[in-house]
Amino acid sequence: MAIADLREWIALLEREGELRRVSVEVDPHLEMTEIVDRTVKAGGPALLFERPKGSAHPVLVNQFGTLKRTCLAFGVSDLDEVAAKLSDVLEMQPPEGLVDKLRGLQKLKSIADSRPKVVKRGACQEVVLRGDDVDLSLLPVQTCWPDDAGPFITFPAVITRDPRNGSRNVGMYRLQVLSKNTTGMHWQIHKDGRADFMFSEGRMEVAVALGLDPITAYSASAPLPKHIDEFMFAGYLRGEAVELVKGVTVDLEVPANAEIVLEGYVERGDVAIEGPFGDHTGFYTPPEEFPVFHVTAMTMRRDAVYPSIVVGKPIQEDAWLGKATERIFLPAIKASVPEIVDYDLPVAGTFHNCAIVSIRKAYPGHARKVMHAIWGLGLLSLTKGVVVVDEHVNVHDYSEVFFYVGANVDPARDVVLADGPTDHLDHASTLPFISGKIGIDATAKGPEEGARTWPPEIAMSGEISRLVDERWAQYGIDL
Ligand SMILES: Cc1cc2nc3c(=O)[nH]c(=O)nc-3n(C[C@H](O)[C@H](O)[C@H](O)COP(=O)(O)O)c2cc1C
Ligand SMILES: [Mn+2]
Repeated sequence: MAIADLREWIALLEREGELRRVSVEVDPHLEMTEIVDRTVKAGGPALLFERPKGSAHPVLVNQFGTLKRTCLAFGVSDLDEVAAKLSDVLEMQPPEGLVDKLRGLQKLKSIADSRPKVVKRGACQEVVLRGDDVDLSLLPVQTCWPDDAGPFITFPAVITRDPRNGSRNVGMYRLQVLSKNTTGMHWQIHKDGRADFMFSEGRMEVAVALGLDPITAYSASAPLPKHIDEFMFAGYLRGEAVELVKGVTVDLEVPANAEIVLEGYVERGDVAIEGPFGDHTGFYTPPEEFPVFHVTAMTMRRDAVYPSIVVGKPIQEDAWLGKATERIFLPAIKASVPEIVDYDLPVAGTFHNCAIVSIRKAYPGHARKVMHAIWGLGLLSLTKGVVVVDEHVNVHDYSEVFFYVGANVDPARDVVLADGPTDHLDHASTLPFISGKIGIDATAKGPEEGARTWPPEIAMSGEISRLVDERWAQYGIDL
């Protein structure tokens, strides 16, 4: 059974000893961040702040803050199990024989069952505040870092529809609280929510869900192709459809299980300065104009719990959402670039600065082909640096990768400089949105690639290795 909602998730975390209730009053203005920062960096528990200063709503933070909790959220012991579920679908072959056909049907059925289901009533509408009653200051919104422009809602699922074809998008875009009923809408230039907005004329309705079951919450951060509904993806990963209810003031559906929902609209030409905000890059992003989100209704569960996340210098909680994405999307990446064996996005690279990719190298120039494939693939296209290694190299072992970068690279021959789009938040590029790219080919090179005779790598023979295994106890060496 999938985790039904945020409350069931909190209960599960508590049963597993993965949650700490903080019962003293804590200020969401800076103090909470310092507590969370220390807790995340120490691999500590999820935190439920029961008495945030100035609000009646408890705050849940650090729900994804370790690999163990991230696995718990997905109901697996290894994130590659989630990936396997996806590769199951991506690698479907024409069935052979009856058993295969039945298995195929089962898979198709589980896709069909993933479609979000619209239900009549949802707990997220137990309390309804409209018009003048809307008051964002009721929520314990964190001001995370000292130079932040104000409080920011950091863990939202922002729901829009493409005005051209009605397809839904769900994205995690932070919302700076600007007044009791307006926020900024920080969808960056490469994101699907912004594309929906650019395709619309005049007003576009928006709904924001806060406080979801962990897989649905995660799905808002997943870099899916635009036409794929994140709630469908969440349903597939959960093994159970996401239930939606109609908004009370907008023609959009929202997760029935949400703790809090903000309904409203954005309008062309209606912008405000957003930021600065201490971002996941480890730097403050400068003030910039973004659309204003006008909140027409705020609906809630009774005793709603408010979810938050702190981003900043790595490592922070979002590292684990990123790791989940790295693992879950490997099968999709392999589906278009099958020679890729594995990849790693180092947390210190804040996900768009560096990718390490191992490949089954088959021809001269192959590593370069893969670099360009990465630079052409969804949001991975924003990656500034790509390191390519041979298939036997463990991309998650940075020391091993560095060994091959040092040993196998002639910088005059094996470094590719290119350019292309860069992350909206990249401050190092000369121009916004465009930067140089560096590719490092750390694979073994052949003569066709201009290399001299490539020496064999040192390894002990299997025979001697087995002999030493067998005799180890006799040597009397404790290791
Ligand atoms: C905690 C967190 C905060 C994020 N904040 C933003 C943000 O403010 N703006 C943005 O464009 N992307 C932000 N992202 C990244 C997007 O959620 C991510 O790129 C996602 O793919 C967007 O959905 P889309 O692909 O449907 O546009 C954030 C991600 C996380 C995990
Ligand atoms: Mn999307």
